[in-house]
Order: sequence, then C-alpha cells, then structure tokens
Amino acid sequence: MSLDNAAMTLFGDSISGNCLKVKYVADHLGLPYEWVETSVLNGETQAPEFLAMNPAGQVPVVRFADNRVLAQSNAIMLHLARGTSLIPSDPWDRAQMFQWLFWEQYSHEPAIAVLRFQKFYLKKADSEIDPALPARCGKVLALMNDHLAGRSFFVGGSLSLADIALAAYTRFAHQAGLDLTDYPHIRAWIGRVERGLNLDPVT
Ligand SMILES: N[C@@H](CCC(=O)N[C@@H](CS)C(=O)NCC(=O)O)C(=O)O
Repeated sequence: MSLDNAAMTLFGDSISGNCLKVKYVADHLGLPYEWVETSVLNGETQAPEFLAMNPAGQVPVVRFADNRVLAQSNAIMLHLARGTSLIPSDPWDRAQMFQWLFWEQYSHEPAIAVLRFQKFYLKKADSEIDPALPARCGKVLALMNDHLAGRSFFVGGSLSLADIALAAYTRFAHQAGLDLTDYPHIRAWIGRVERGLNLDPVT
C-alpha cells in the first residue's frame, strides 16, 4: 500500500518541541496537514479516544488518510522527510544524523525539555527542581556548542533532521532559565536553523 501524505492529521501540543519538530518538517516540505491541538496539560493525551489511537498517551501522533498512525517525533520526521535533503544521502552523514537523533531523545530532550516544562509550565521554584537537571543541561549545551564550532549545521554542512530535532527545544532554552550567552556557536546555529525553516526568532 502506498503511503500518501495528503490529508494527514497531526495531533500535537503547540508548547511541545517534540510536536513542533514534526510541524517544522511538514511546513518546510510543504506537506498538507490538519493540525489538531492536543493539550498535555489538560490531559487530552489521556482521553480514551486518544489512547485508542496512541496507547502510549503521547503527542506527536500523525494519522494518515488510510487511518494508519505513527508516533514518536523522530520516527514521524524520518518518514515525512524520506527522499529529501533533510536526510543526507551520504551513508556516513546519514549515520551521524541518526547519532544525533538518538542522542537528542536520550540525553538532550530529557534535560532541556524537562527543565523547561518544570520551570516555565509547572512554575516550579528552583528549590523544587532536582539540582542535577540544570547541571545536565549545561553539559548538553557545552557538547553542542563544541560540536558546532567551525560548523554551520550538525551534519554535513546543510540543514538536516538532526538540526530540526535539536533546535526544537534548544531555541526555547531561555524558558528553562538557561542563558545561551556563553554558547555563541549554538546561538548562531539557532539563527541559521530558524532562517532555514522560515521561523520567526524566539529571542
Ligand atoms: N519520545 C517521544 C516523546 C513524546 C512526549 O514525551 N510527548 C509529551 C509531550 S512533549 C506527551 O505527550 N506527554 C503526555 C504524557 O506523557 O502524558 C517523542 O519523541 O515523540
């Protein structure tokens, strides 16, 4: 069965970088979709009808015209971007893109996104936040900044899914109380990614 992106439905929460990743890719590639705002804070991802679609109870989710459903932000991006320049054709560059996508999910998102959610959305005081969390964010940012020294993008000199995945939360780092002043390569890269995706700067 061929998978047609036409009339796909994206279930996402606009405050979520994981969901915005998918939106950025669809917009960049000009793929038609309907966005269904699905609030995590209001518990909409735990509603029975949503759980019937994604038993993991998480956004983003994409439902295609043939009713097939795909979850996990990076899996969705990879599927939507198949055959485009967002996935490097060079095998080594592609492997490095995967390296950064896995790192993003295991190390970056659990630090930056979680700190942002606790501070900006749950309004937790610093005393309520695990002190290891900001420290982990600092390590993540330092690693990214070092990698980006002398590079325009994460992999292979042009915008790829690695940049989109990593920029989705990094561009909102200030909402996690993280100051990017000391990370000039990250700031310059965020600007390049925003221009590449035609996004208004957030800072
Ligand atoms: N690894 C998943 C993470 C998805 C995720 O954590 N989604 C959050 C919003 S950013 C969510 O739906 N949380 C609702 C819940 O866990 O109840 C992905 O990349 O899509």
